[in-house]
Amino acid sequence: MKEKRIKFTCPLDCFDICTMVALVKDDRITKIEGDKDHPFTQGFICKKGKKHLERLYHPKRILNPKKKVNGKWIDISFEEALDEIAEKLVKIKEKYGPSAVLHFYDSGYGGISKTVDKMFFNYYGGATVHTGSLCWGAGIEAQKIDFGGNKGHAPEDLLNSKTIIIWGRNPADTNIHLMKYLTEAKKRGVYIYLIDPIRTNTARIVSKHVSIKPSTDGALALGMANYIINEGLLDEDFIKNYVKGYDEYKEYVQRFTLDYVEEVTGIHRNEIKELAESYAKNKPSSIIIGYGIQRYKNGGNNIRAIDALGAITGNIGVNGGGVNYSNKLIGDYIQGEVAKSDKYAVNRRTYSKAKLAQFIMNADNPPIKCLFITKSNPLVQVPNINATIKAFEKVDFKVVIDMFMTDTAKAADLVLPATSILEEDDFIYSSMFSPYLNYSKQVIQPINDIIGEYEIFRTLAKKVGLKEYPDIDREEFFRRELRPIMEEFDISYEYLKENPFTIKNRDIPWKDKEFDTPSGKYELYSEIAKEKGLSPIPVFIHEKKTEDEYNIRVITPHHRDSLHSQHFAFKEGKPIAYINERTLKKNNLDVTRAATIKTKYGKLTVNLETSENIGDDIIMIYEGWWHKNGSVNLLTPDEISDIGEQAVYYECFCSIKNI
Ligand SMILES: Nc1nc2c(c(=O)[nH]1)N[C@H]1C(S)=C(S)[C@@H](COP(=O)(O)OP(=O)(O)OC[C@H]3O[C@@H](n4cnc5c(=O)[nH]c(N)nc54)[C@H](O)[C@@H]3O)O[C@H]1N2
Ligand SMILES: Nc1nc2c(c(=O)[nH]1)N[C@H]1C(S)=C(S)[C@@H](COP(=O)(O)OP(=O)(O)OC[C@H]3O[C@@H](n4cnc5c(=O)[nH]c(N)nc54)[C@H](O)[C@@H]3O)O[C@H]1N2
Ligand code: SF4
Ligand SMILES: [Mo]
Repeated sequence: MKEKRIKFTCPLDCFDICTMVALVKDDRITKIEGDKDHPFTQGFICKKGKKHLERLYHPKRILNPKKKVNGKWIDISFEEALDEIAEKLVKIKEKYGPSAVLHFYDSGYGGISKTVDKMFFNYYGGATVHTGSLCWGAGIEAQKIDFGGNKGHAPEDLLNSKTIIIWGRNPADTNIHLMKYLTEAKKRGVYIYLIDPIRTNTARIVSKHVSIKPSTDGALALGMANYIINEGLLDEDFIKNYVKGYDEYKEYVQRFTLDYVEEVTGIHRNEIKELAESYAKNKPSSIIIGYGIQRYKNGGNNIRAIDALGAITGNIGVNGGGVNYSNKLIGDYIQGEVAKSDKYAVNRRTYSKAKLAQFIMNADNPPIKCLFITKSNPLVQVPNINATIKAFEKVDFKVVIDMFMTDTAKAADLVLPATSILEEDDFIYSSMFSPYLNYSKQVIQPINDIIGEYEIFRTLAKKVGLKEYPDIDREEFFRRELRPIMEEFDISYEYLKENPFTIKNRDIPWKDKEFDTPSGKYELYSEIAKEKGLSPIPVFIHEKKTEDEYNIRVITPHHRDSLHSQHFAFKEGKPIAYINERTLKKNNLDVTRAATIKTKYGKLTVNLETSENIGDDIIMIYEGWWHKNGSVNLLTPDEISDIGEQAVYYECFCSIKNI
C-alpha cells in the first residue's frame, strides 16, 4: 500500500504546539516529522514530539481497563470498568454529596475533546476541584492585578524591540520556537539579556547573562525602577495619563538603593545600572517572563515589580514593547458546552492545588471518598510527595486515566487507558505562547479499540444518570466549543479543520491604553490587591533564610527532553544533582560518590555532577524523575505563593551529605 502522510498536532503541555506529519504504511505509523507548511512551527519539532510514535506502540502502554484485586492488576472490559465507576459515583453522591469526589486534572493533553472531564463533574453536581496552580498561577494573577488581563505580543513583534530581557525563562529548552525570533533579533542588533540563577542553554544565544540569587527578582526590578526614576528616564506622559498609584510606588522604591539591591540580588551595581539604562533608554524594550521565577513565596509580587518597569518607561501598548508572560488569545474564545456546564456545579468545593495532601487529610463534611485523576501524574508532580502518598492511602476509591502505569496509576484501584493524539482527531491550542489553534487529524484507529475520554465521559454520564449532559457526537461538540471563534472571525468549521487559525493583524496588547482594571489604568496601586489582604503596590518581601541545617537551595526546572514526568518513564538510575565547585567544597562533598539530599519534607538519593552553570549555594535537579529513580518532589514544600496560590517548588532548602 502507498505511504500516506497525515497531519496532526502535538498535544503536550508546551508553549509551542507544533504540527507534524505521520507517515503511515499498511495502517502502521512508520515515522513522525515536522510539518513544514505550518506558518509558525515550520517543520521544526523536538525529540518529545517524535516520541509520540514510541509512546503509541510502546509495549508497556496500557491497552485495557485495569482493576486492582488483592494488590494485583487484572484486565477488565470497558463495560465492567464504567459500570463499577458509575455505581461508586452514584453511591458516593447519595451518601456524601458530589464534592466527596476530588477531580484532579492538569494539562497532560491539550486537546479540547478531553476537557469533557470538567463538564462531567459539573453535571455531576460539582466535585471538589482546585484553585491555584502548579504551573503559572502567581504570574497570571499578578498580571490581572496590574493590567486586568493576560495578553502577549505576537512573537514576530520582538523584531521591533531594541532591548529584550528574558527574565527566568529557558526557551532554548522549553519554548524552542521563540528561539528563532530571538536569534533573528540578535542578528539585527537587538541587545538581549537573560536573568537566571542558572546559565542555561538560552544563555548561549543572548548578549549577556545576568546571574541572580533566586527569588530576588522583585528587588532587582524595584532597584532598576529607583534608578530609572532618579535618573529621570521615565515616560512621564504615560504615567500621567495611564498609570494609577505612581506616587505611592515612587515613595516605596526609594529604599531599593544600589547598595541594597547589589547585596540582595548578588548582581554588581554596574550591571543593575546597565540593565535599567538599556531598558529605559534603548526603547522599545520588551520583557519575556518565564514561570521559574514565580515558583516562590514572593513570586506574585516579583512579577508585579517587573510589570511595573513596563509602565513607568512607557514600554506598554507599543510595537516592540510589552511584558510578555502568557497569552489567553485563543483560550478566551473556547467558551462552549464546557463553560456552559459550570452552572450545574452547585455543590462544587475548592482546595488550593499545591496543598492537595493537606486538603485530603483534613477534608471533612464530606471527606474525600473518590479521587478521579485525568491528564496528570500528581504522585510525581505535586509538591510534598511523602504527604501525598499518605493522603492517597486515605481515599477508598481512586480512578486514573493515563497511557502508562505512572506512579499515580499504580496507586489507583481502577485505571482506564487513554488514547494517543494519533488515534483521535482534536483541536489543540495553547494559552502559554503559540497564537495558533490547530486541528489534529486522526492518523490510525485506536489500538485494541480503546475508547477515548470523550466517549468515556459520555457513557459514564448515561450510567450515572446525568440527564442534562449533552449526548452529542464529538464533531458536534467541537462545533459548539468553537462557535465563538467562528462567529467572531466569520470563519467556518471546515476552514478551522483545514487551516491553522490565528487572529490576523491583531493589535499590540493594550494599544488603546485602556486597561481591564477597575480604574481603566495600569494599576501600580490596586484596590483589588488591597481587598485581598495583599499590598496594593508591588513589594519585595525578602524570604530570608534562617540559619539551620538546610542551607542549599534546590531548584527543579524542566528538562529539555521530557515533558515533566512523561519522558522520564523508562529512564534508569538516580537523579543527577548539578552543583558548582564552590558549593561542593563548602559542603565537603565528593562528586564521585552518591549523596543524600534532605529537606523538611523528605529525602532523595542522587548522583552529583559539577557544573559552573549553577549559581552559588544552589543545587539543580530536573523535575520529572519517577519514584523508581527518586522524585524531586519528595523534597518540595506544599505551600503557596503570595498571589495566585502558585506552588512554590523552588522555596526548597536542603542539606546534602555523601553516602
Ligand atoms: N522541554 C520541556 N519544555 C517545556 C516543559 C517541559 O517539561 N519540558 N514544560 C512546559 C511547561 S508546563 C511550562 S510551565 C514551561 C516552563 O517554562 P520555563 O519558564 O522556561 O521553565 P522553568 O523550568 O519553569 O524555569 C525557567 C527558568 O527559571 C529559572 N529560575 C528559577 N528561579 C529563578 C529566580 O528566582 N529568578 C530568575 N530570574 N530565574 C529563575 C530557572 O533556572 C529556569 O532556567 O515550559 C513548558 N515547556
Ligand atoms: N519540582 C517541580 N515540580 C513541578 C514543576 C517544577 O518546575 N518543579 N513544574 C510544575 C508544572 S509547571 C506543571 S504544568 C506540572 C505538570 O504536572 P503533570 O501535568 O501532572 O505532569 P506530566 O508528567 O506531564 O503528567 C501528565 C500525565 O498525563 C498523561 N497523559 C498523556 N496524554 C493523556 C490523555 O490523553 N489523557 C489522559 N487522561 N492522560 C494523558 C501522561 O501520560 C502523564 O502521565 O508539574 C509541576 N511540577
Ligand atoms: S513538545 Fe513542544 S516543541 Fe516539542 S513537538 Fe511538542 S509542541 Fe513542539
Ligand atoms: Mo507548567
